[in-house]
Amino acid sequence: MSSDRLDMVVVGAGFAGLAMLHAARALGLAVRVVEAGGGVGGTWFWNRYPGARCDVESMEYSYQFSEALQQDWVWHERYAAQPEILAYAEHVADRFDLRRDIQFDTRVVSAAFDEDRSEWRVTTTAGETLRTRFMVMATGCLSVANRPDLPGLGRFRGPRYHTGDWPHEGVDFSGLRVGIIGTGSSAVQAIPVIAERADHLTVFQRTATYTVPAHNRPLPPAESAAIKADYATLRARAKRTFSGIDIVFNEAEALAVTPAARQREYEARWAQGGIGFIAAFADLLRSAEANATAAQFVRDKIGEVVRDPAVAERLAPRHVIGCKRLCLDTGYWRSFNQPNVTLVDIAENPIAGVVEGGIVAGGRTWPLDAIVLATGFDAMTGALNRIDIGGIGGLKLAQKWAAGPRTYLGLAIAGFPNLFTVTGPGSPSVLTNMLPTIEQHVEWIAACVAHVGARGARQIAAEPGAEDAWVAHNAEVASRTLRSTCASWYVGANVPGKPRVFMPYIGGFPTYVKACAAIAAEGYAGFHLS
Ligand code: N01
Repeated sequence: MSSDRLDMVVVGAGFAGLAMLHAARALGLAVRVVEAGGGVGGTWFWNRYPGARCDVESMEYSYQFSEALQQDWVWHERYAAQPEILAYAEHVADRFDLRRDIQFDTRVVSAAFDEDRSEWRVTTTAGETLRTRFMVMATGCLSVANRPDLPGLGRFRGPRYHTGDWPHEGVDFSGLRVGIIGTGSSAVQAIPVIAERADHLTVFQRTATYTVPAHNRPLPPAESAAIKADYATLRARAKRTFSGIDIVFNEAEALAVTPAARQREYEARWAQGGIGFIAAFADLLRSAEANATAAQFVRDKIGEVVRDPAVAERLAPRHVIGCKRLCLDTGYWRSFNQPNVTLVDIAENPIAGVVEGGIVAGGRTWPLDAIVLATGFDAMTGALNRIDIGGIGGLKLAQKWAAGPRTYLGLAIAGFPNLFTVTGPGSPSVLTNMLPTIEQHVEWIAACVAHVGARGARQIAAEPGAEDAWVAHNAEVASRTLRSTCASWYVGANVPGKPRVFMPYIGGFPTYVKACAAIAAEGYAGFHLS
């Protein structure tokens, strides 16, 4: 056991962990980052499935903390693919000499708060116990794979893959009969690419998905140069929007305009491509009737592309559009016109099990050589709950969160002093552009830690009353939106037994940033320093 106490242990070397390390170093803190993977990049280190790409435009999906960095780095596509984003994370790590404080291939197993010393004792798979004043959980919102417990899966004789934990050397599906379970964002990206190579691709769909065209394209140097010439304007404009992304949120209501005007707006957004489609009208996520107009527009588009009407019908989603995360696609529906792609509706005919040679569903066996689980993640709480975290009086985090996550601002947890979460449940996180959201948290945490030091305090803890009020506010704003009405991972519905709570804060990025700033300005209102 090392006898030296660190100032900060950061868990995870994805974009959150890298930014936190950089900011903590600027404060002169002794920091160690503990990372399970063999490299930096978090999500983009693990999610190497075919077609993996970001759904936020690359000029925005990047750090702002260094003007030189954002001027120097060159993005090549409107939406960057996984290898380019990973290269960016690696560049950041090298450029700011971050690797020397990152311990790779190591997981944090437990963290226990020592109340007498006001420090965390952190054990890792490397067999060490680290002592640290502060802990920052930069563990990611979508980092623990959701692996369905399918009867017989272990008996399958071919390889199995999860999109969120893809082999680094890639997978060649040429000549193989591949089955993919799931039709969320990962599957929507992977299906067209796998279908190009596989002998046959069988898609097992439980819930049909809404997708909007990405219209990805190369990013001409002149276009990125124009943005870089005045990057601050784009960044500032983005921060004023609900999602922290530079899309135009139309203030008009769908039901207040004529059907023709509505159609024009949807068509324009469709031609533009991207998740801005759901911002076409202000009431789309407030009024079921308004929402139905957008949903029908997308269903009609499916019907225009998919040649077999029975397949088109099965691909047509019936739930509220935008309730589950909207997917961006490149040729997703077109894939179902290929003779080597079959759609199996497992909502009507659930998977009964897996046998040596394939998946059994709808009373027949679908013969397969490989299975891809595109079944998503134990989102937002999964990575935190699987670390044995013990706070004041030995209270376990998993126990505290048994009925759903409770945080103050998605940044701190009552009963767990000196511990911060980056983009934790209760913060806008996954409803926004993660990069600026991460930076806002990192800056807030760094300022808070500096404040604790400046006050000569050893400990800062969220007050239970402040946490209760924040949790109640979260629930109240969530209850006003249609987003909380379907079985999405936002509410934990994808993981059997997970409590159903709308986890991200849905009051909007600007409102949230204002709340965080006001709390800091009031001397960290709702926190107790000792
Ligand atoms: O995961 P998902 P994902 N039996 O949870 C199905 C981000 N992301 O990895 O809808 C059968 O969305 C499940 O069915 P259902 C993005 O935020 C971003 O695709 O629960 N099926 C669903 O179809 C995204 O939202 C990008 O009925 C089962 C699918 O598996 C998030 O990550 C790209 C099942 C899971 O979809 C997660 O996306 C990729 C079971 N037991 C990911 N369990 C971009 O930036 C689950 N399913 C573009």
